[in-house]
Amino acid sequence: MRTLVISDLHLGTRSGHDVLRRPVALHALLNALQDVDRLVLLGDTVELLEGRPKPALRATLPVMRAIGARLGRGREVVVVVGNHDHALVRPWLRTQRVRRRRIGLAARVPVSSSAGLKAIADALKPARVQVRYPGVWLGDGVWATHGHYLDRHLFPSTSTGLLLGRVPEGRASADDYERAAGASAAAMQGLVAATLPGLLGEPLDRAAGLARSASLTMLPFAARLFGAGTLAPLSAGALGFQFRRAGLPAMAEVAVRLNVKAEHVIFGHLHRAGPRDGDHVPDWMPRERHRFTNSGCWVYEPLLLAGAHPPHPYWPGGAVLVEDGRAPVALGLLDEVDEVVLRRPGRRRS
Ligand SMILES: [Mn+2]
Repeated sequence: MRTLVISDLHLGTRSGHDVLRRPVALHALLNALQDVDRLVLLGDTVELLEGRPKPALRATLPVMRAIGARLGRGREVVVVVGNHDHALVRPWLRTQRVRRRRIGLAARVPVSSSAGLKAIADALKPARVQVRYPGVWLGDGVWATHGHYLDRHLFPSTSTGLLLGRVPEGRASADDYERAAGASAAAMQGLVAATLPGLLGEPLDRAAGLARSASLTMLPFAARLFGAGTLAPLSAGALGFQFRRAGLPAMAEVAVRLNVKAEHVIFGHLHRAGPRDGDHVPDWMPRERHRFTNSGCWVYEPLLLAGAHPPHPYWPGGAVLVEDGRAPVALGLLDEVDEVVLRRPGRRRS
């Protein structure tokens, strides 16, 4: 069994930085599907946090159709939801809460539980589709989740204490993490965004413009990076340092709290693929109990990547290959693609 995991497509984002709408990126992904049995879309597939669900879905469905057509009947897509497309599972989560059912680590979500899920699943036909939340088991000892639960451990509680609920000390369940996100994860993200300019001040605004960015994709890092009081320029180097110091330990915290009984845990969410060449592998198992792999993203972020070349930790095209009996491997499916074709069309320098 060969499974390809990708995440953080952010299809339909207003910035136009979601690269799978570009034929060159889509073809690279479709080629990679040639010899896999199963594709996992590990969350933030569609950008629903910008308040324009219809155009976002319109941008998403053609990509889903191309994937479904390539996989064809007999191969499978597992849809796992993240924070930017959390709305897709919210009706189901509400029902579970009302019925006092615990969601566990890999609940099966009915495709018909929301119109958005149904539209995505229909577009993926004739491939078989299942929806799982908050994660999915991909074989013996391999669990994958989008990873937005780690935000609970990344945001400094002093700046967000009023906005974020707390996850109980010690063991926690997925239900605890969902409750800690507040009544609406989207509203929470909006509130955090609204507090950022004051929290981070002008350096972030000037250096990155992330506080103004509606996509919020880098927010957990930005908040941590600048909320800690050390104002560093937003660079891959600074983010890399934060990834090791805060990101990976937060991933480990989530996996331990949830008591994930797996040697390998795959996350997305942080947009940082790895471990790749040049990464210090022991950093990716901070507490030794779980080994982490991150699926990266399919977003070209010019603030980080302008003038950069692959291999680069934030280059779009990240994927994780999971094969029976082997450790998951992080890949870069767009490492051969030039920056010029990934940049937003219409902004090319003439
Ligand atoms: Mn995310």
